[in-house]
Amino acid sequence: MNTFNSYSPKTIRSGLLACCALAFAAISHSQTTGIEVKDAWVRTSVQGQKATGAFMNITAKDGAKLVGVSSPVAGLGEVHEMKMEGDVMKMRAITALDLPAGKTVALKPGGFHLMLMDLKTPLKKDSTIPLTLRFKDAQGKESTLDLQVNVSTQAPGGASSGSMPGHMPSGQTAPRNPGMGHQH
Ligand SMILES: [Cu+2]
Repeated sequence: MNTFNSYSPKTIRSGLLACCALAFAAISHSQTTGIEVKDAWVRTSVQGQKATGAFMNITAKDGAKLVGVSSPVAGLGEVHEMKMEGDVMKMRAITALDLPAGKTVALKPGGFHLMLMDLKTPLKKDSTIPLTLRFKDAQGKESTLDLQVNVSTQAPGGASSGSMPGHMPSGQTAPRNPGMGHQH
């Protein structure tokens, strides 16, 4: 009887401790993988516009892959790459963007970017939207990072030099690529 009584609370207590430790590990995982996001912004969109781009600088201290993006304002998010093929700018979805250890990878207009498609609402300048990035570490373990991203017409600080035209929201200059799956 006595043995049972003193045993039982102990079991519960150690059970709770283990539980808290697990919860803490889950919450802090993004930090412990050492992924830093800076200068994030998403381009404004107008009524009826279906897609826009999100841009940022990402540094993964220990290396990682960016494998996905989602936001409640978009039905679908993709990681995209843009590059010149001949004299035509082509854009396509990629399954993973490599983030070499300690190297800052720039997602910017004319290069890698995040594509938010099937927009549910126009994105107004100076508002913010939630954005969730999905990463995989070297062991293939997934983690997510939740961001609040400013909606803007240009990169923070106006530092848009070096960016290439051709990824404007209306995108008349973008190629008509049948494999793109969305309009630009
Ligand atoms: Cu795109």
